[in-house]
Amino acid sequence: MDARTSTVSPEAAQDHEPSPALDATEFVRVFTNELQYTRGVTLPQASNQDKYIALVRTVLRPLIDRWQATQARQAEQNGKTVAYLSAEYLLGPQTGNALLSTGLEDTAREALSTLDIDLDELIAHEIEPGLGNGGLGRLAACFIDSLATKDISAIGYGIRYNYGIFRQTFVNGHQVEQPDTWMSHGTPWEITHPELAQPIGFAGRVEDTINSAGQPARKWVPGWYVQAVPCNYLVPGYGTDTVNTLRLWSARAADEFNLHIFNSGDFENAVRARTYAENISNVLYPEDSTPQGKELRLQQQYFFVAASIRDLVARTLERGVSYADLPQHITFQLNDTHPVVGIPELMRLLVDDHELEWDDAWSITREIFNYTCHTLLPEALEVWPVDLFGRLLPRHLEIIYRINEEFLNEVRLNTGNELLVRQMSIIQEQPFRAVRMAHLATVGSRRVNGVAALHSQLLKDNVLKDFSAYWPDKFTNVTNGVTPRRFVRLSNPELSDLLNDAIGTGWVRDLSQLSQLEPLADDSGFLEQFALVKAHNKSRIAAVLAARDGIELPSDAIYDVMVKRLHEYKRQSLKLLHVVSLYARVLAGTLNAEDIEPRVVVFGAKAAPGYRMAKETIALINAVAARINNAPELQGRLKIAFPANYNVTLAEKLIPAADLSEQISLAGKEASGTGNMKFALNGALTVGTLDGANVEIHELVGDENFFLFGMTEPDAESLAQAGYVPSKFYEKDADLKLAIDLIASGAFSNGDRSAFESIVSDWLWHDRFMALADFRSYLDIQTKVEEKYRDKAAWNRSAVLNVARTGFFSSDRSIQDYLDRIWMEK
Ligand code: GPW
Repeated sequence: MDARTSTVSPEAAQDHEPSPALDATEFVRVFTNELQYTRGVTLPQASNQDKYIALVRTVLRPLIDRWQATQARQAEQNGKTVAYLSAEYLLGPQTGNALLSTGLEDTAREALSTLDIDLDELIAHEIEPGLGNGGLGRLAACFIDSLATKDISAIGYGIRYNYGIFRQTFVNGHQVEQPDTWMSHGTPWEITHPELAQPIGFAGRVEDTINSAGQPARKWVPGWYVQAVPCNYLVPGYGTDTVNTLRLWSARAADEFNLHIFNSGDFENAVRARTYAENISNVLYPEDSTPQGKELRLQQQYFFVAASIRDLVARTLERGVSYADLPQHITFQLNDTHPVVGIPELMRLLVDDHELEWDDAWSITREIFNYTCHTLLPEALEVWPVDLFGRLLPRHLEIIYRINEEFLNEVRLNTGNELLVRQMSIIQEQPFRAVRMAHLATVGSRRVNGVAALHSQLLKDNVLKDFSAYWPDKFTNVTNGVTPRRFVRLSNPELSDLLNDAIGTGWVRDLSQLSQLEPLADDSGFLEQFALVKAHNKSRIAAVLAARDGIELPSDAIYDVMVKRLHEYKRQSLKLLHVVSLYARVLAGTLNAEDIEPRVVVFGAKAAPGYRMAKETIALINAVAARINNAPELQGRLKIAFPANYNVTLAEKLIPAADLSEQISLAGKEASGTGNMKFALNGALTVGTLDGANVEIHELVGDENFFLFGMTEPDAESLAQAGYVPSKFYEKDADLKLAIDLIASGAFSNGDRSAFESIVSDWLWHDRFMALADFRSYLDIQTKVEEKYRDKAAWNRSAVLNVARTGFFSSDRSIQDYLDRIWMEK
């Protein structure tokens, strides 16, 4: 397959910002037209919601033109389409990105101002679609942006949840979850086609039958159906004409499903049945990296994957492509194991519905799927109990059994090792019989990749080591990336202007051009401008947090930021121990408050609603903040801000303001991280362990421009082997003892010693992620941070070098690696 025939030619590629598709006069005309004829209001009658919708509909027009042209072009080229299958897309707000892609921002601002409307106010009106939990969902959103920008024929498939990730609130410092009503007023970004719904079956039974060639065959007779309604979102590329599609499926009750119940007069049960079916796409499960094994979750997975595969396979066959050639025209990229039920589903489609021979279907299937693994934590690997699986998808379980039997026979034949056969089985026997989705994914895929160099290596050495020994060539690495459009150009306009002046605008589509900044790291004039941008961004976030959360912050301090989902392995508690230890030492008189470099520590983190330790950590952070922020002893030198409901909208304001990026997971636990990349690209220095993509950031920016601390992965492994006793670290480190004792004393809980007892106990007796073992190293590196920050020129130089040397982390580069190593690899 030739990459040139499979992708749209980048004829529209440009080195300057996109030129607007409308002028201001035309913009005003279309906008007022939309107000009048789709909202039914005059300008004086229009609410902000009316104006927001009219704005979106105006911007959508040129995008829809491009979208239609893209579809025609891609169909005509008849190349390979990349289908990204992901249960999550954490898109963030859409308006700014659409204005950027159409080049309409200035036009819209000018046009609306003639109507006395403030563009920024309308942009702020948008509630972001939070259809993902964290890194995995945000990566999917970055990838579809890059696929479009790189003119690749691609489609994102997922679930159109009615309720995305919950809205976090704090009540007395404790997390309380509220439903996310992102589309309670509808959303103008979505183009829904109920008439194109397709039925998805569940449960029922499997029958013996005779196929059209007179051969014995198996046939699935589902017990019930739900309709999958496609909801399309436009995915505009930047600096190109390509607009791809994100197709999210919404569940609607199938009419035939409950018609007989209606007809029998049982109205109540008919309505209940309808509610049950529509429940499938109702809510995103808020567990991040800790699957819950709930039946509804498996329903969601099968629902969207079955609809997506049928959609793309049918459209490809309609173009005259033969079954055998499907792998030349389709590649399904599995975003972790959540869509892996697609493997038996494609087998069922080919063998049962299209009557292909098993072996032919299997070789097609194994050519079409590729699997990305995003974790190393054993508890994050999905397994489905076979009884649950067989009840919901009886035919798929049969297919999985046959795949497994043939695979294990082959392993037996090749190795004669019965232990290996059991270790590699797709079915686990203990502690309960279950389908191991990572094994199914690995057996059924052509390529398997990890998401950072270290992660891919550890996958091969640990999690999937038997498979990598068996199929060494199947495994590869694609280091994650982030889109420079959203996370630099849109979120940091001041830095973008500075970059445009210094090196031109080409970096937005080719982030490797940031290397041209390198010499400017020694240009004092440039460093000063760079520092002004950072100062501006600090004032901006201070204003946002004051308005949004009532948090008052100084803008001339180190902005030390740790934003990510709350997980023990990410070690928010280590950051907290650092802050508490500073305070404890001031109280104890071993540290002068005046010697503390003024610092604002910002946390942002949601905890899974059922994750007790994570929720207690949130309560402790809030309790420490309440005390420290008003402690006269600290003379205002230390502030903690913990704004509730950290999301993409807030990230876009916060990351550009950071001086220090906290990436402090225990080495060997964070697969990659992507926040780490966003911070470095915005000129924050990283304080980090050698974990995930930190390893590559450290290598690229250089040791002098990175605050490295803590154990390496092999160090942590040996400590675990030797028997880790956290209380020993507590006993031998006076500062650590002081900090933990202060928390245990009830200092942050009005004298109540029991309030944080489970956290304190966990530190002393368990500490699975070895925060105590890394405490001293972390404290020492934070002293180095303060020293360096006092030398403004040295700090700014390092910050500029971080920007200059991290162009590698564009998701455009990740997508190129997927093309070279996976999708177009021969
Ligand atoms: F457990 N990640 C995530 F691997 O955000 F499935 N949610 C998840 O459920 C999983 C992984 C899963 C994250 C990783 O923790 C992070 O290190 C990585 O940068 C990100 O996925 C994107 O690859």
